[in-house]
Amino acid sequence: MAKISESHPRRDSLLARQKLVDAAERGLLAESAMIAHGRGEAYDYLLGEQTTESSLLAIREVVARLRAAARPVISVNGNTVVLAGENLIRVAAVIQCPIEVNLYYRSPERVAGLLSLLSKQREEVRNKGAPEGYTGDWFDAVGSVRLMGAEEDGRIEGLLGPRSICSAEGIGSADTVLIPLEDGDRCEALIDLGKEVLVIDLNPLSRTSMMASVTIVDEVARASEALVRETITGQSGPTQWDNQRVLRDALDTMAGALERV
Ligand code: PTJ
Repeated sequence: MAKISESHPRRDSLLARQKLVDAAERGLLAESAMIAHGRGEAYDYLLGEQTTESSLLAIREVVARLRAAARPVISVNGNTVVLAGENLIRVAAVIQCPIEVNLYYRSPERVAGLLSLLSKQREEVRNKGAPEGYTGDWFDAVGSVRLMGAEEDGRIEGLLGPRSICSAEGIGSADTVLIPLEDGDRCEALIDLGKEVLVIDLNPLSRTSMMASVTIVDEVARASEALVRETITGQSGPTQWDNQRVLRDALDTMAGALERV
């Protein structure tokens, strides 16, 4: 890998790309993962590569709903594990919910590879110690995060083929699912099943963003850092949420990009 200088103005973006390149070489990503990432980058550029006030409100709402849920699950795909796996494990440790590998382009090899990477990340997160402000037993909390997805004993009604496969004890029986970078069909199917669907997607116009119960229009790694902080410090409960408003706010921020240059 070429060395990226500390002062490079696009250092974070280049490091994220390199992580994806390395993961692709190890067979962990979908073939179209880079295309999806590139589309995300374009929206992020317009958003000013920042977590907006409006996204912070959505992050607060997502945490409130995960906390209030009876059976919350965090669903992850290839891009998400590589870019935000460690922080989502921290969120799962604080909320005490499982993480399920659930893929659009499903193959047994990718599921096994991503579960193995998550398992290493869980060990790292455990050893790095508790995030600031966490007061419980971190070692136990992280150790008890279940990594699911290999079971293949559940089905998401309304989807066909490998995309319908899930874990019966995970997404199959969840009432609330956090699904970063989801596809529109699966988001719709989960909503139709009566589940609360919480998403992270940089595209405020995607079908997923528009159909979700709560949409965080933000980059998955940045949003996951903020989610960790909010799970530790947040106190609020779920509100009457106007999701159209955050989508409009994101579009307004993007439309104002020229004024920020
Ligand atoms: O690992 P798999 O097999 O489940 O496949 C994962 C991808 C992402 C390849 C697959 O789900 C896919 O093709 O997704 P789409 O339909 O291209 O949608 C990806 C959405 O995520 C788009 O709306 C992008 O704008 C958005 N996106 C991409 N990168 C990021 C992102 N949103 C937040 N953070 C990102 N880093």
